[in-house]
Amino acid sequence: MKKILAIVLAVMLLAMGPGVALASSTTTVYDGNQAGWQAAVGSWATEDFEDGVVGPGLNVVSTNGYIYTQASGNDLWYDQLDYPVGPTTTWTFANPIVAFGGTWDLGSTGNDPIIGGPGSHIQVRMMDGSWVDVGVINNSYIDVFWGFVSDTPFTQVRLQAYNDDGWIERYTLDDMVYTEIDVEIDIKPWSDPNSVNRKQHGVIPVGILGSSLLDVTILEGATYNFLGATATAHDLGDPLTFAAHIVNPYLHDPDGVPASGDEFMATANNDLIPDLVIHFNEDDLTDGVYLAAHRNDTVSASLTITLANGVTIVTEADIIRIVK
Ligand SMILES: [Ca+2]
Ligand SMILES: [Ca+2]
Ligand SMILES: [Ca+2]
Ligand SMILES: [Ca+2]
Repeated sequence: MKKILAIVLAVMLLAMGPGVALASSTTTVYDGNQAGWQAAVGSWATEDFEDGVVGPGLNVVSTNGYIYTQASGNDLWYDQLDYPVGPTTTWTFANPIVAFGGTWDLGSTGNDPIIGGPGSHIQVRMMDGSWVDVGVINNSYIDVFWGFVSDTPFTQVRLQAYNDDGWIERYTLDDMVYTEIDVEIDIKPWSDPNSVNRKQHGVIPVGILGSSLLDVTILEGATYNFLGATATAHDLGDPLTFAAHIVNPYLHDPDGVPASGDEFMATANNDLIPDLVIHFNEDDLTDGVYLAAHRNDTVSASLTITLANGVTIVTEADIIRIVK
């Protein structure tokens, strides 16, 4: 029985292959629930359009949309989407985000600007390697919040007409909100300072700290670059190997850090949110500043994570201290 199971597993692994199809993002829509969205993300940036330009950190490509100034002096985004899908509006964020939303008027019949009553609804999509549907903003909404949160960071949101109810959708969007992902690392978890003795030609563990907005399991299939080295010591594209690098609360680091003692050590940063610890061969580091550092110098280093969906995250930095 054991043998049969092993064969089945082997066949499954072969079938999955190295380019195993990874789960796509999971999104949660907050339809008319601004308080829920805010509670989920904790903090956010707001584009109120009041300075008449989009950004900084934002870019929009739109067939018909532009910033409109109402008689009251309020500026907002004014746009028309058509069905069959022709005109689209694509928001691009300079830094990866995990949440997007805003206050939408699709349904009003006023003339400042002309909204035209309910039209085609709005299909909201996000770029997750390819464009995927997130949800639909109802055509009757007048100044209603609609937003979503994704478990996987993304950089682009696309708006397009949803169906032929009215064939077009004129709408406004104000107070667009979004939350950038902020990822912290801990070089040499459980050690401080993060001393590196280059003469040992050893391995440098780097902990990616999970958070309320980062479930580290979504990093499966990502690639990691640290001071010029790519994580090659372990094939993190292999789901079994990937899982072995997750540090769950109350378990040892699978590679034996800490080496002994603390049987019930919490995660890399001693909280209850799992972290991902990956390892780089010290000999693989090629960064010029790092290579030029002398004894007792410190070097600031961040990790560049390229997700399976193509989004690149540059983490916050941590400090290495060269001892030899
Ligand atoms: Ca405004
Ligand atoms: Ca409309
Ligand atoms: Ca450390
Ligand atoms: Ca943690």
